Amino acid sequence: MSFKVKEKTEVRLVFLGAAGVGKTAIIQRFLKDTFEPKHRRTVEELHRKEYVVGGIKVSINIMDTSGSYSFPAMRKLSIQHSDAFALVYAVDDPESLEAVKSLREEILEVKEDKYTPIVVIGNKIDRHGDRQVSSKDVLSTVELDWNHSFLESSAKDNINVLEAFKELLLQANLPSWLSPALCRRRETFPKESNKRPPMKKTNSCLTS
Ligand SMILES: Nc1nc2c(ncn2[C@@H]2O[C@H](COP(=O)(O)OP(=O)(O)O)[C@@H](O)[C@H]2O)c(=O)[nH]1
Ligand SMILES: [Mg+2]
Repeated sequence: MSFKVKEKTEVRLVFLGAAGVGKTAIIQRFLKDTFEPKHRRTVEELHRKEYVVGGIKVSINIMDTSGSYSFPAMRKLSIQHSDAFALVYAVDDPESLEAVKSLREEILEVKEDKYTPIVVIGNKIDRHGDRQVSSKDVLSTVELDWNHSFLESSAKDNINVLEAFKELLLQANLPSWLSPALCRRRETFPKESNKRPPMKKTNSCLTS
């Protein structure tokens, strides 16, 4: 009898955070590589993206939430049924960081302190002059005190959006093609280089 560990092929991610921090913008940048400067209120949207990697079909379900949280029961349900969480704040809005703190408490409560992959994302780093939250402080809280991952992004300038998804998927235990070694290999290519060699699907982290 062989004991083959079945790799997970479906994952559900949920994006939580105050309204206006850029949750929808990050998801749209990832899915469509677009950026919409106007804010349109999200109620709740589920996106699905599928990849075939090494003959295996992998599905990523991404839940985009409103941030206004007038439906706490709905939020609890989506927390219960998710594998990994992106908690988003904006670096120009200290209150949105407070929202991240209480959302994290809520997640841990719903998940009853079971291991829960959480990635904290400080978005809008392109707004240099308007920054009000220091990355050093958040880094130490998130990585040392909470033991979650932390990164800063700009959906507008496409900084760290792909990395945020990679981190979420890694933590949610998607198949080995997303292993850190493969991802790191991809990251070593200079960002703007035209000389980048064509990638084989099996070498890619998240190209569709
Ligand atoms: N400068 C800047 N603006 C952003 C960024 N991400 C989102 N926005 C803007 O912030 C507003 C709210 O974004 P949205 O994605 O709708 O926020 P959500 O409510 O969290 O989904 C919109 O006007 C976006 O264009 C970013 O990285 N940089
Ligand atoms: Mg939105």
